[in-house]
Amino acid sequence: MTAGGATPKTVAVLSGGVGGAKLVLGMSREISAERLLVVANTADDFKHLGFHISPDIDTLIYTLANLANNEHGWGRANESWSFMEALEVLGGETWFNLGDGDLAMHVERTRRLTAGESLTDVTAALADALGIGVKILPMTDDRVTTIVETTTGPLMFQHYFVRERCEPEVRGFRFDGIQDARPNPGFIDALRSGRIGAVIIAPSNPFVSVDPILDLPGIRAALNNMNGPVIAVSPIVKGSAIKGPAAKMMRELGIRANVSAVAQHYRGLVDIIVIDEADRDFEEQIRALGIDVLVTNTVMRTLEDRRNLARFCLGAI
Ligand code: FO1
Repeated sequence: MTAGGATPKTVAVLSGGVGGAKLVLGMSREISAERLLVVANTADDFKHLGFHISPDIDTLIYTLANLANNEHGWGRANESWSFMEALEVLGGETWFNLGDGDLAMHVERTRRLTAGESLTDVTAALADALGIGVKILPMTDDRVTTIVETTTGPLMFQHYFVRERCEPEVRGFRFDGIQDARPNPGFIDALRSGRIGAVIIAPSNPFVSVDPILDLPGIRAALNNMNGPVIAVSPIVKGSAIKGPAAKMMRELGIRANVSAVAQHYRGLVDIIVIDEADRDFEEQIRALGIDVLVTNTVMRTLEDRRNLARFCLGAI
């Protein structure tokens, strides 16, 4: 309980990709749904085969609904692939795999968006339909699109990540539409009103999962003005990402792929960074940046790992 027995403040988690969803699952088992607010990256979203696909929202929904395909890190478990097989025969685009159950998500989301519902309302309805009590907010209801600048030209994120399998050499990123995008009021108003007691940046890719959220107009200022701590969990352990291209991106950007570089990336915004036991030697170097360091096991293999890391972060606020 907070001082004076006031209602405990909300904890906001900024999440993208698999690492984010793992920590959010842990958090959902450690605090009540009323106290947890998840802000999802939507700059990975894209229009494909006429559907609006929201990968980071869907990874959160499937993870919280216990429907996630954990070896892939995306889509549903126990999928059938009749749609893809039929699409292949028709000569359709099959580089982006849509399982039959997952397809229902894209059909229903696209139907609702086309009917004029906001992505916030659509996400709430779909999460509710799957029995999820945790509030998942898209970072914005406006269109923001990550473009990966590579040595062979600009690529829309999913083309880089899936079609090209992260092989092109990265030189930078841009988030088209971000200047005009309005941060989700459910997040930025809660930040400004003091209803959010702490913000946890999940172990997601800092460049393509977290920066699109932080770079939304007003978000950095609102985070700097809030009373509570901003904590980042490093997605890099011993120089590599647990999953995804973060370490490769860092090397191609000329940045050392280590936790100190992650701390540097968030410098001026985060009060604390949580690093893995394996990176304990970086503690002094990071403290010298003016960022507090906490060390624990950050590799989430089991549900217990997810809960322990969540509890560890909650203990720091
Ligand atoms: N990632 C892949 O590597 N291959 C795929 O075929 C693929 C399909 C897919 C379908 C729906 C969805 O929500 C996500 C999907 N992803 C796939 C992951 C997607 O690329 C996400 O952007 C990553 O999860 C990173 O955020």
